[in-house]
Amino acid sequence: MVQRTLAIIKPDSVEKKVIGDIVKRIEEAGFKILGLKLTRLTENQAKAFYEIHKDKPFYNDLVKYMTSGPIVPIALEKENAVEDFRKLIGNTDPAKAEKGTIRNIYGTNIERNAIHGSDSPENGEKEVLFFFSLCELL
Ligand code: IDP
Ligand code: MG
Repeated sequence: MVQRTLAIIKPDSVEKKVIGDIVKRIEEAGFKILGLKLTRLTENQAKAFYEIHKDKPFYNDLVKYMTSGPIVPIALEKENAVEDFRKLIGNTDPAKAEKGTIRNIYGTNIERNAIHGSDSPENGEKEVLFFFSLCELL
C-alpha cells in the first residue's frame, strides 16, 4: 500500500551541514518527496508534536533540543513508506542502530539522533499535515 510518512531532519543534523547527504539517502532509497522546507519549531509546537511523550522523563529535554535550531520536515510517499523509512533510519539509539542506517551514520546519542520518522501509517498522515497544508503537498 502506498503510504505517507514524515521525516524531520533534526537540529543536530542541520548544524552538522548534512541536510544534502541525508536527502540523497532518502531519495536513493526510493522515497518520493511531496514537501520539504527549512523551518523552526516554537516551544508550543514542539510540545504538541511530541505530546504522546509528555509523561516521559526525556520530554522537557526533547522539546528544548527540537527548538534549539532549524529543522527540515519532509513529507514522503512510497509503497510501505512507514516501515521502510524506519528501517532506513534505524534504532532510536544511534549506538544500537544497524550499520549504514541514517541514525548510525549521523546521530550523536539517543536524544540527538539526527532524524525523525513516523511510527504508523495513521501518524504518518497526521504528522505530514502537522507541517504541510494540503496546498503545499505535491
Ligand atoms: P523514535 O524517534 O525512534 O520514534 P521515540 O521513542 O518516539 O523514538 O522518541 C522520540 C524522540 O525522543 C527520539 O527520537 C529521541 O530524540 C528522544 N528520545 C527517545 N528516547 C530517549 C531517551 O531515553 N533519552 C533521551 N531522549 C530520548
Ligand atoms: Mg516515535
